[in-house]
Amino acid sequence: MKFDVLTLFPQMFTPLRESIIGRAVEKKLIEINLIDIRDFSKDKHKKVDDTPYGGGAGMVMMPNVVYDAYKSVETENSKVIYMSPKGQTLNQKKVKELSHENHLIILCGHYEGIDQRVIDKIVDEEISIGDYVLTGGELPAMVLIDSVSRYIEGVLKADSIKEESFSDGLLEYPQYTRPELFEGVRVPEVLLSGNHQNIEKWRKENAIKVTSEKRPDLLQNKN
Ligand code: 4FM
Repeated sequence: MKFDVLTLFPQMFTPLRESIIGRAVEKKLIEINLIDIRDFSKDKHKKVDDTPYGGGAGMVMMPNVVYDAYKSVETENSKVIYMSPKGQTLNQKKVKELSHENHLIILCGHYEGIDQRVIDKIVDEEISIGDYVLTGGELPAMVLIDSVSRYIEGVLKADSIKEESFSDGLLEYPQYTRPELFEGVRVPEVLLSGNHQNIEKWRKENAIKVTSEKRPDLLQNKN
């Protein structure tokens, strides 16, 4: 999977060098290419935004600069995603779908917005990470890259994704590790029993219990 990220703030993406995603990049299981939109400004002052027609506060990102940045990375099979609160809310089903793409181009806006003409011209899908307003699309782009990359072969340990599909759409059962006794509280006996059939049953029951207590809405529309 190749991610091309169009942004005015490529340095915001340094967290992706850490941990599981960082390792996936090193192993070339995924590629994350950061494109600084400002590099495509033809203005001598590297201007990328201007005041909105019709008046109002803030600045709007200019269409030609965004378009040229896009043109520098687009391919036959690329899909362009614009991170925006106007988009469809991201969920695990959408994450899984996107993991089957070969090349995602993620457009991050900043300031008050991007000129609507270039959005209409290049964007295939508008996606939101939730109903709240951020200062830009960079954090949402990182959320998308992280969640999609988990489905790429080799990024997680082999069992992790299989276990997840087993508990499809449910919340995780509780986990425990050493010590057996912590502040007077014991680890559930069945997990120490070595009886894997009973352990599976306990985990399934508890996944359902946790889900119905904390997020009953997830039991309604299971994907
Ligand atoms: C997006 C600010 C575009 C400025 C934003 C521009 C968001 C979200 C979000 C803020 N994106 N899910 N929620 N973006 O708030 O995806 Cl130009």
